[in-house]
Amino acid sequence: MLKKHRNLIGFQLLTILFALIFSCNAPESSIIGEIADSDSAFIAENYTKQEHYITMRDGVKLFTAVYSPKNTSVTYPILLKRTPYACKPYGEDKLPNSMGPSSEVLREKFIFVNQDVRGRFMSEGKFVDMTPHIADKKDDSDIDESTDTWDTVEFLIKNIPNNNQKVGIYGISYPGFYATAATADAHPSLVAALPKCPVSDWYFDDFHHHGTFFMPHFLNFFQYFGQERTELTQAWPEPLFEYDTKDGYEFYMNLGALSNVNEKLYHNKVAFWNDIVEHPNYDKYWQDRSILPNLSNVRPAVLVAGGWFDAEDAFGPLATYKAIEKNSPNAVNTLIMGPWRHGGMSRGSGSTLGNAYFGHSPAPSDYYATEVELPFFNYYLKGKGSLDLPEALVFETGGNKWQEFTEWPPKSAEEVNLYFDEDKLLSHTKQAGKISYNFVSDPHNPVPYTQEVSVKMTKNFMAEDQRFVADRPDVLTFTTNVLTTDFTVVGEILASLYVSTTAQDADWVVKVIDVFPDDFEGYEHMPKDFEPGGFQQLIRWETFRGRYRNSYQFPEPFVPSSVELVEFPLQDIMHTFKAGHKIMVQIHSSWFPIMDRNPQKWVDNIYKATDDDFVKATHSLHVSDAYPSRLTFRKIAL
Ligand code: PG9
Repeated sequence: MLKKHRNLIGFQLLTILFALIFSCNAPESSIIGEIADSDSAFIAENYTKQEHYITMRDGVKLFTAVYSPKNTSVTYPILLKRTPYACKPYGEDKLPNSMGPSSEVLREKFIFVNQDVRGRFMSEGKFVDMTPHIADKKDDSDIDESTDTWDTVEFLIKNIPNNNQKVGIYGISYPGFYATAATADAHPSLVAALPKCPVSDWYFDDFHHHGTFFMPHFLNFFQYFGQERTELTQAWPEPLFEYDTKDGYEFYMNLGALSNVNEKLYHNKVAFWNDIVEHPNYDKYWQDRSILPNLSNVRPAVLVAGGWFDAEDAFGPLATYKAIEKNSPNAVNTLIMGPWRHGGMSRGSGSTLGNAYFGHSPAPSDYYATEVELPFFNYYLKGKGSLDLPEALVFETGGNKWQEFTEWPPKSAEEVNLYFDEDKLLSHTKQAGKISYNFVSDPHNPVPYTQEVSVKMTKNFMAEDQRFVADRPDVLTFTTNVLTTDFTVVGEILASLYVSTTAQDADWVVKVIDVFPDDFEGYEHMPKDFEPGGFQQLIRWETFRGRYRNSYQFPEPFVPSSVELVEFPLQDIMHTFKAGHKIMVQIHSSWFPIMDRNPQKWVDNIYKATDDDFVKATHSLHVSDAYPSRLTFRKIAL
């Protein structure tokens, strides 16, 4: 790997020179990853465009734009992206400013194909969110994203001039779901798939976290995306509402209960919102929309890419990779997890996220683009070059190094418990005495999730300094002593909380934080007014709605003041808490406005609760031999 770095640095220096000469105003991005200005010149010089309507087996026609290299002396593989987000610009005389998964892939030259999925923008048919996969198809009326992709590939390889009969599919986020869905019962010419930050199961991705609802993330986006199309269109709809403040905390406190959304914001114009309201539990509606159980007999080579700090779809890539490992053990299935926000492997350098720093020589996104993504497509689609990717290529935050594993998560990891102890210590020993940490949870004064002023879900909160809530009486903060050696953890973290409430329901938020030494002098990119000493960097968090502690499908109220176990996983990480640092855990029962509030009084469906249903309650975290509340980490030695 080191040898490649040397070549890469040389290439980087040349590229920086190129970028400085040709486009000094290169957008904030990795020098190598996105040279947007020169991409458009390259596209205009090297590609022609055709538009097609491809007929699916049930007669529905899908709009498909094809960009082919002008040089026809060689054949090219096809790189397909299927998207619900439009294939702009429309018109055979209009070319985009960028194309394909990266500048590097664009310059390598492929036939790029973008398709509006069924029911979106210029494609015919009815759009269904997260199209349920039909495992046993009876006839041509049984269609799903697997069949639409099969029919599309069949048309392309038979009708697009100069293709080499090999097809790859890729996409970020929702397009990442379509890439994953294509691998089930794939067309034989579909030989490579790259789901990046893919949606996999919307009861655990994006706007749902173990029964809690992530309001700003959903309500801001679906006011556009969720509106029913009345005819084929090239335009996004107008917004359904305006924000009367820039402060999300104020905006969502004024909104009140979720039962006010249609009256105040959506006016019944978003059918998917009405579905969400009717399906608060993990019922058949959501189970049918998970692609994960259908990833058996996967034939294409799959590279799954995800970001440790992906606020939208951190669950999707890990779940997709693990589902293929489990259901298609013979598949070529590789995982890469980097220190990226949502889509960050192809948007920006990946060197920083807010005040957090992950290194720059090479920047994580540059390394990914040149050493992972381009070689993957060249190898499987052109038979060009070598590919020596490990089973799992994982960025170790804290140590800021790429690590290779033959399996993910590594089975060799040792389980280590950190118990919530007296004096709010986190310790390896189980608590001897009997302690209850009590706090009043007030839905009219919820714990803020960020210091930023924003009505949307911010991009940097996943690595944000947590000192701003440390003094709140409704935030339980536990800390280890200063670490004397590095503590490297991999995979999921299991939270086991023995809790009670004076009411009948409670949410639990667990945050794992890396506390830097008081004499830490900071990273170069940190703002001058930021105090680096004692930086409390958020590493991983999770939110859990207590009613689902025994079942996501059948919620249960708490019996007031009776102690029950609430146990749930925090999504995978790979992080080293360096010697001299401390591990901190914060526990609380609200996180606003990123997460909707729990009335805490029992209501069958929180989406239908009224403002009067929201009551204060006293929640308790119990610690004793009988109630060994703890976090379980998976520790490895590097
Ligand atoms: N996963 C992202 C998203 C989907 C739906 C709502 C909000 C965000 C995305 O596709 O970008």
